Amino acid sequence: MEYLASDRNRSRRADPKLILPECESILVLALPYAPPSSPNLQHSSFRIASYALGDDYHNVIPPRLQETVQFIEEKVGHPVPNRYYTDTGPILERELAQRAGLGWVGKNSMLINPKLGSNFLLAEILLGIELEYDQALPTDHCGTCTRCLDACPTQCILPNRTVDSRRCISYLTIENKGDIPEDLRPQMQNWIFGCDICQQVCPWNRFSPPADPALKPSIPLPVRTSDLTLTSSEFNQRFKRSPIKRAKRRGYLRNLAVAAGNAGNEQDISNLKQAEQDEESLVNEHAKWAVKEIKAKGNS
Ligand code: B12
Ligand code: SF4
Ligand code: SF4
Repeated sequence: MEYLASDRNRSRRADPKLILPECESILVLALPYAPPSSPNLQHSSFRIASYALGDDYHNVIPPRLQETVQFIEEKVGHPVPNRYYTDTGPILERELAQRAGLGWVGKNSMLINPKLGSNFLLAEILLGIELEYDQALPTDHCGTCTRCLDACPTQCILPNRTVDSRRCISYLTIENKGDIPEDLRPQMQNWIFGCDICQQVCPWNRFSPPADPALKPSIPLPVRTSDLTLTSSEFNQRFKRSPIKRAKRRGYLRNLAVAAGNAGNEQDISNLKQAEQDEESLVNEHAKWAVKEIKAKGNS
């Protein structure tokens, strides 16, 4: 995630006019994904963040943003300078959403809407025209609640509403391309891509809306430890349209090995033994760790 901290991007995050000099307004949009607590969603013993169960939003959202720009240009009757993003650019999406009145930044650092909860993705269109502005939401509705802080398995939610990414399961399973630190592996529980815990426990997500049809779960579930033997082409085929391809086969197998080690089922050892011989040393090392864990659990 170094791109976020580069000098160039730090300035651009602070001033959208450095991205689009004509920028006068920013339109902030949200697209709901399936609430992680939906029945029939998490029947697998290995868990995947809910946003990643459907089509990749990096493919779903941009064409809709393009259509929105066209709609605006038709309305105003002339071309409008624009740039749009959804998790793809150096801007502070949650802060912008907060300022646009979409919700407040919760203690778990998610942008929470009082009616929709937080199970949605954000997108923004920088526009070279002035729109009528919405007011920022004046209230923080977290109150004295600390459910997300109490539930986070790695205790990575900091008191200033930010997250220590180095310990967040979402970072460890998606963005991190190398080894997962050994002390954090047991805390990853059965998450193999992302983590929804701090949203699952949030009372504001009790009434989350259903997913946008394009983000409805579509990848084959449940995930089994036999995935440890997936070839590259099988992996690519299976996750062609899913954000899971971001972890690449080696990251996915690494995560699955850790989750299998945490589950402690002896019947998984044969698949893990095969992964110990995988062409990727990252996969071998995590599979060896997992076998050791399972054996240790069996002896205790
Ligand atoms: C880096 C990143 C991560 C990192 C770090 C997360 C973090 N909390 O910072 C990791 C890999 C861990 C991560 C995980 C996840 N992410 Co992420 N991530 C990003 C990314 C690319 C940048 C975020 C960032 O800059 N973080 C650094 C901190 C400093 O910034 P920040 O949290 O935005 O904090 C600012 C505001 O919160 C603001 N602020 C804080 N308090 C207050 C109070 C007030 C009054 C105001 C005005 C402002 C304010 O000030 C902070 C500094 O400017 C954004 C996309 C983007 N470009 O913004 C997506 C994004 C934040 N991620 C998103 C999602 C969905 C997730 C996950 C749920 C995925 C998952 N299921 O595994 C988890 C959730 C973990 C969590 N509790 O945050 C969504 C969040 C949607 C939402 N409803 O909030 C985003 C917006 C992507 C998108 N386009 O939808 N993510
Ligand atoms: S996503 Fe998981 S690990 Fe990250 S802050 Fe939330 S509960 Fe903690
Ligand atoms: S769980 Fe509680 S403290 Fe955490 S974000 Fe939700 S309301 Fe706020």
